[in-house]
Amino acid sequence: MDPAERRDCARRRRALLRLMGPGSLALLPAARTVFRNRDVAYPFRQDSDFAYLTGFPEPDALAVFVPGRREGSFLLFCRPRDRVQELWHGRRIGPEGARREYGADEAFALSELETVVLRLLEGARTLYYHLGRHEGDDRQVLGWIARLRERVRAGVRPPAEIRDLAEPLHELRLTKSPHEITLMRRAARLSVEAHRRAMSVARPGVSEQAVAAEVRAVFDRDGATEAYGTIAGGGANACILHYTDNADPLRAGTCLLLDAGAEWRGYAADITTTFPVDGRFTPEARAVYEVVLEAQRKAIACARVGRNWNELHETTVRVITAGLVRLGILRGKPSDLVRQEAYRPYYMHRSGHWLGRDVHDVGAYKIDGAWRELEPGMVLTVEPGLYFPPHDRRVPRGFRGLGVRIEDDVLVTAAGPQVLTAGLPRTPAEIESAMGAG
Ligand SMILES: [Mn+2]
Repeated sequence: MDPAERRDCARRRRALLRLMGPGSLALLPAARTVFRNRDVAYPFRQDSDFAYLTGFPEPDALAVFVPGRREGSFLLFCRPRDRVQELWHGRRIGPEGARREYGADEAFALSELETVVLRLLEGARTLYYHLGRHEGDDRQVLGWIARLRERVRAGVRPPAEIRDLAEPLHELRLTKSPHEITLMRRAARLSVEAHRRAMSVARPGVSEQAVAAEVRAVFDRDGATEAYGTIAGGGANACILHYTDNADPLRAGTCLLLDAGAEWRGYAADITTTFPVDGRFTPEARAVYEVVLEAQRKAIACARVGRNWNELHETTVRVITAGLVRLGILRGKPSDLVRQEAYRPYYMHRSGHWLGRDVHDVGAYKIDGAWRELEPGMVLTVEPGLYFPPHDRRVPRGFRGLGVRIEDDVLVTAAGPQVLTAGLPRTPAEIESAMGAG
């Protein structure tokens, strides 16, 4: 295990144990192997919470955290070493490796799970667990509680309450450490490179999937993966927000909307570029692009310590509504139109989301009903867009079928917003020159 990651995991466990408090216990299962067909599994990806706290990369494991336990607070259950299994399916870390390499205070083979966990649960008043995330895990955990209840007459006390592990844990995950930011910068840099590569191969006649394949090749070569399914939408496909068919050829006179990001060592980047396939914006595409770019830049400027999360969205809404009036698509006073949400048919999503291990990362957006204030170490995306469906008769013909989204990843620092995904051509002039037609 990477020493920096190991130190960070230990720090995160200490922080979680502090938040949990005495008399509590947390159960956190690893992700399971998911089968694609018969005995063929999907590529395994560790559960983000489990990876965050343990760094342990195998399926079929369970971590237990017990604040203040004399023999140690971090217990790990995992698959035992097995010569035959390892010959067929690959190396296993085993309990001894879990202690030595991953800092577990105690580690056991899975066969000991029930006995040890029942004993630990007996002494806990509060159980922290992700109830409702995975049915199989729920059944197992609730089964343990039921087993303890059967023994109440023997003086056994099951935990009195079950609390959502997400509450303490996802607050921790929202603020990134310097080590996490290093990993996110790497994911961002790789994603910038992939978008540059896409711009260099996209031209009329090339297919959406060929562009997506170039993006993946950049990630694969570096040992990264896609943080989510790449969206390569040419022409009107750009108006489908989660388009992943990527099956059409690119056509001259249209734009490609490319939403793609790398996952590096468990951390995601998330970038969207929109650029003309033949290297030249049409006047309509350019006009729409400039509105979205202004909205994005002004929203990024709001990503400052002490500002609230919703200010970014409100900023994009104001700029986009004024832009829609300028383009002749909406009529009226911009402030009225904002109040009436007249922009909604063309800008139907929010301005962004938290970013981290998960592309739509964890962490509350509101606290006690109020939008939360930004703090140093938070990472978020800023991604306004405008989409004009091909058959919308309220829209002047030249705009129909245009979809533009511009997305970057921003780190909030005491010194102001820092764009992690900087380095892409962003203005129409920069894009046209990068596409070789400028
Ligand atoms: Mn995004």
